[in-house]
Amino acid sequence: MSKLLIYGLTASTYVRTVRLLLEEIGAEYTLKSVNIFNGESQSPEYLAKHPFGKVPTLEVDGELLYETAAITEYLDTVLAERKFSPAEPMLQARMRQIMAIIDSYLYAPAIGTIVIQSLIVPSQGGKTDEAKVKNAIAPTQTALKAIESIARGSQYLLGDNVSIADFYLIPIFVYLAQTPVFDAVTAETPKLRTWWDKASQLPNVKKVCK
Ligand SMILES: N[C@@H](CCC(=O)N[C@@H](CS)C(=O)NCC(=O)O)C(=O)O
Repeated sequence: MSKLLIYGLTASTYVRTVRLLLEEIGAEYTLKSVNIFNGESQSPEYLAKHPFGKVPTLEVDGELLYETAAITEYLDTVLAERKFSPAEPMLQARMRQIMAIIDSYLYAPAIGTIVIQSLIVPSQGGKTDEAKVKNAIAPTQTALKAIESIARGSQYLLGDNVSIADFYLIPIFVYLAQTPVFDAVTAETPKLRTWWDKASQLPNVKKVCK
């Protein structure tokens, strides 16, 4: 098997998405640290790999691939015969829809505001901007309700088999669940609460999201 190199930070939700998939597949890979908090991800060296300075980037067979959706679907195809993508076309579309909702509507309010303000800012000696957190609750709830309406209500988001959609949402819930507003943002999405009770117990979640 080709050597897989993941550039990124263990704390990154998107890096965790890729690592959850790789761990679930049982693939070997190397994580090469690129820090997003000290300017390293904006260095000319890293921007040559990822022009937007985000993590993760995958390097395989001399190819550089960025964007978590592209990385995970590639890895699932070449390493797992698409075991982590539903075969049925509508379910496959639902998986991509959940990934896009997370990218476009959930990540910014949930991680960019609630988690950064509630967990990261205080951990660095700063003070949480409560107004920013309050304003981020409604858009977070809207995105979660959209995912809830798509979720199948069985063990995983799209049925009995874990999929890339779960690997997208799990790292976000790992952080959100540590914030004081977790109960408020998930109060109207009971299926996702039940999903989280089970998904959070997956052995690889404990391994990757610690
Ligand atoms: N669209 C990108 C998003 C990746 C992303 O936002 N990663 C965050 C870490 S979870 C990051 O690199 N943040 C650093 C920054 O915005 O400067 C993907 O799908 O990979």
